Amino acid sequence: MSHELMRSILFILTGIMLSLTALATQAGDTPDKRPPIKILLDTDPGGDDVFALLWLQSLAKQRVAEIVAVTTVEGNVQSKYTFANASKILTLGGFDAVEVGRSVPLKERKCKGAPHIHGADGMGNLSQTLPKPPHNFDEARRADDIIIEKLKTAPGEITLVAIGPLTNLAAAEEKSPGILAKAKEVVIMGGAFHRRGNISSHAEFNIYCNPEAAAKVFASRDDIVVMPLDITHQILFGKAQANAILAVAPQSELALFINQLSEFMFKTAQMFRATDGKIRFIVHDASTLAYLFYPETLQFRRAQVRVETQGLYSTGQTLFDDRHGAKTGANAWVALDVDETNLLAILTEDFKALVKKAPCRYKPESKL
Ligand SMILES: [Ca+2]
Repeated sequence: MSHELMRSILFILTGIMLSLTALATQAGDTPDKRPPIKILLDTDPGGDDVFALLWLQSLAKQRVAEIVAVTTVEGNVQSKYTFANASKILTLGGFDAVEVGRSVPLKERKCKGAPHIHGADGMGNLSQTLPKPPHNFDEARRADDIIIEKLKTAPGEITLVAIGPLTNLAAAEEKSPGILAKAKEVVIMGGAFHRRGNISSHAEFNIYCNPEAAAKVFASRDDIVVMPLDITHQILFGKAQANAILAVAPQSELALFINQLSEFMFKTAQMFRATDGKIRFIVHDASTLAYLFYPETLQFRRAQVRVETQGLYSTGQTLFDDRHGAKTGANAWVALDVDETNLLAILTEDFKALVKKAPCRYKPESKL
């Protein structure tokens, strides 16, 4: 074989190998090709719950999240309202086919809810402006039954995101011991560690409303991911963000709703001195999704979290040992620092993407 011929063959073979390598890279498991994160959201809407639910829908439309189900819990408002609100918000974003579960009934009502913050209906008294909910409360399955069924069907695959009192999760664990360990992860918004509470001096609302349930959830596994007030109080949604979202789709029913709900929440935040005088709204619950999809915005502490269930003045307080000594029995990762500037910018961009894609049912004569 001549030298020239050898060179030609080698050249052709090299070309074929490079092409094959390029094809393999395209078909391979690059980050963009990974399957969406399957999420079961447990929620008590709630203004900031609405923001989490909308953000989740944007992520699902971007095919990075899959909404397995939404279970509702009594919390900010009573269970019929949290159910109807979740149903309406899913419909608004075009996800009315998602199953909505109803709250496990409370054995005794431990807190009065937060209609003073979120409005009597839990959504800034705007729920009557939204489409009739397609899901029926009386016919809906109980939240604990849905959680048990979904986690048993796909063990290790579903991430439980809980952004209300932990009543439903604890009820599922009680009914089917070990079930919460079958979740891929359990991510909760709750607690306050290095800062004051928001329902009492020491307690955060979600934990305070059912501290026994919270204690049960923290005992269920050793890797609960916690988004406490320490970081959520830095995530302040303001007029600039609301206006930027409205600007991309001024005729969108969803964009108008986000704008109007934000206005309501700005007022109650001011009234209850929650935002240090800033005209903003704390989007606590959205932080759970930041952890799952934009983890670079958060920093965590490994800790053993305990919940005060017996306190005379401190019921619902969450604690961990901050002293420098050897520790055993860690059960959680607690977020203690957040890049709020980037997180808010990301959330705003994802909301813009959602309002561009959401069904537009806005009728000016009936809404203004
Ligand atoms: Ca909530």
